[in-house]
Amino acid sequence: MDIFSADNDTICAIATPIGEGGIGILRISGPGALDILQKVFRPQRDSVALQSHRLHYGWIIDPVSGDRVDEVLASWMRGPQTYTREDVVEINSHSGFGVMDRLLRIVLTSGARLAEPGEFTRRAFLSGRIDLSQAEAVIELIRSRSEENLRHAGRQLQGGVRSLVESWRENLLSLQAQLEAFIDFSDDLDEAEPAETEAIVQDLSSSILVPIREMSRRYDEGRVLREGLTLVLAGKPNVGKSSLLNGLVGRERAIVTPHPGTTRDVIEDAFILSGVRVRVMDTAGLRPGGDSIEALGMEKTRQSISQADVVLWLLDLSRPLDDEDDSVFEFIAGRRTLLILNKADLPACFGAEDVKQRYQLGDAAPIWALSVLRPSDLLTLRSQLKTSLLDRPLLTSASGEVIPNLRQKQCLDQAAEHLEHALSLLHDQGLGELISYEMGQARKALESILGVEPDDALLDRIFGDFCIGK
Ligand SMILES: Nc1nc2c(ncn2[C@@H]2O[C@H](COP(=O)(O)OP(=O)(O)OP(=O)(O)O)[C@@H](O)[C@H]2O)c(=O)[nH]1
Ligand SMILES: [Mg+2]
Repeated sequence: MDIFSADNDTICAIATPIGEGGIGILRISGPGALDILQKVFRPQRDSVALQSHRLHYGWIIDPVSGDRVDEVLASWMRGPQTYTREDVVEINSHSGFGVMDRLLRIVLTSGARLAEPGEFTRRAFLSGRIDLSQAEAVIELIRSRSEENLRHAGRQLQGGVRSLVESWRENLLSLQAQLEAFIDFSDDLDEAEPAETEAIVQDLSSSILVPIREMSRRYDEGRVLREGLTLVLAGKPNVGKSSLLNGLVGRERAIVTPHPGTTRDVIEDAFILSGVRVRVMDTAGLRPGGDSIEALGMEKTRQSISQADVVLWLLDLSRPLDDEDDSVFEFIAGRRTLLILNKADLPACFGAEDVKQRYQLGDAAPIWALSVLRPSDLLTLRSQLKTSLLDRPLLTSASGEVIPNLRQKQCLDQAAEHLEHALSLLHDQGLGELISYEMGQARKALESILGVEPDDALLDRIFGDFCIGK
C-alpha cells in the first residue's frame, strides 16, 4: 500500500493524558514533521544538526512572538522505522494544561493539523506496518485492566491472530488452485480422481475449518479476559452480603451493622482473581414489604442481578430458612448462581441438603458453607470461585491461545459457513466452480480479519474507538 496516496498531510496530537504531570508528549507524524520541528525548536547547541532517532535538548520557541515556551526534549524519527512509517516527531515537555495547549497551537499554526482519534495507528495500518487485528490489539492493550488481559493483547499485537489467519489463507489458496486444476479438465468433480478430492476434503476440514471453529468458540471465554466478570451478591437482609464484599475487596467498602436493611443502594467495587478483573456488587437485602427506600433499593438490586454474569446467593445458617429466602430464590431464578451458607461459625439451623431439597437443586449445584468473617474461609472461597468461574485451560496464562474479538469472530463464522458449503458440495460431487466460489468467499472472510481491502466505514468504527494521540 502506498502511504502517500491518501492522507498525506501532517498530523499532530497530545499523546499523554491531559492534566498536570511530569511529562507531556506532543506527537507529530507526516512528511512535514521535521520542517515543523525546525520551525518551533531551538536546540541548546545550535551547531548540532538534528539526527534521526536521537533525543535533543532545547527550547520550544513561539515562531510568531519569539517567546521561549518550554524547556523540552525533542526527537525526530525518519520513516519508515517509526510507529506510522512516516516521519515522526515527539516533543517531551512539561505537562500542564497551559503548556500543552500553547505547544499544540504553535505546532498547528506551523503546518500540522489535529489528528483524528486513532489516526496514528490508522496510518500504521494503512502503511502496512500492522494488520487490522494488531490495530485492534493496540486498543485492547490501552484499555486492559488486568494482567491477563494485557498479556493477551500483547500476544495479539505481536501478530497472534495474524499469523494463524495468514496460514489458513495460504492453505486455502493452494487447495483452491488444486481444485481449479481439476475443473480445467471437467465441469463436474465426479470425473476427478476420488483420492484427490478426498485429500482436499480432508485438508479443508482438518487444517482449516476445525481450527477456525475452535478460535471462534474461544470468543465467549475471551470476553471474560477483556471485560472481566460481574458478580452480584444477593440474599435476604442481614445474611452478610456487605461483610462478604468487604472481605473480597480487602477493605471496609460497605457499612456493616447487626440491623437488617443496612444496605439500601448498590455498592460496587472490584478485585482481581487470577489476573481477571471481577466487578462485585453488594445489594440491598431482598424481602417482601419494607419501607419505600428499601423498595427502591430492591428495584436496583433487580437491575444489578439482570447484569450479573454470576449471582452469589447468601443464606444465613444461624437462622432457619424462611419465606424471605424463598422470595430471593424467585428473584434470581434463571441466573447462574453459586450458593454460600454463611455464618458457619454459629450453630447451624440447616444444611446443604435441606437447601437442595427446598429449592430442588441438582447435586451439581455448588454450595459452600463458611463464615465470611474468617480470613481463611475467604481464601478458600477465592480459590473455589477461581475454579468455578475461571479454570479453563484457556485462561491459564501458559496456554498462549489467541482469542478473537467480536468482529473477528463474525468473520471466522462467515469463513466457516462458506467452508461448510464447499465441503458439502465436494461431498455431493457438485459443480467445481461453485466449490471454488465458496472457497474464495471463505478466503475473503479471513482477509477481512486482517483488513485486506477494508471499507472506510469499518476503519472509522475501529479507529474511532481510540483516543486522540494514538
Ligand atoms: N457470626 C457471624 N456474623 C456474621 C457473619 N457474617 C456477617 N455477620 C454479621 O451479620 C450482620 C449483618 O452483616 P451484613 O454484612 O451487614 O449483612 P447484609 O447482608 O449486608 O445485610 P443488609 O445490608 O441489611 O441486607 C453483621 O452484624 C455482621 O457482623 C459470619 O460469618 N458470622
Ligand atoms: Mg448490607
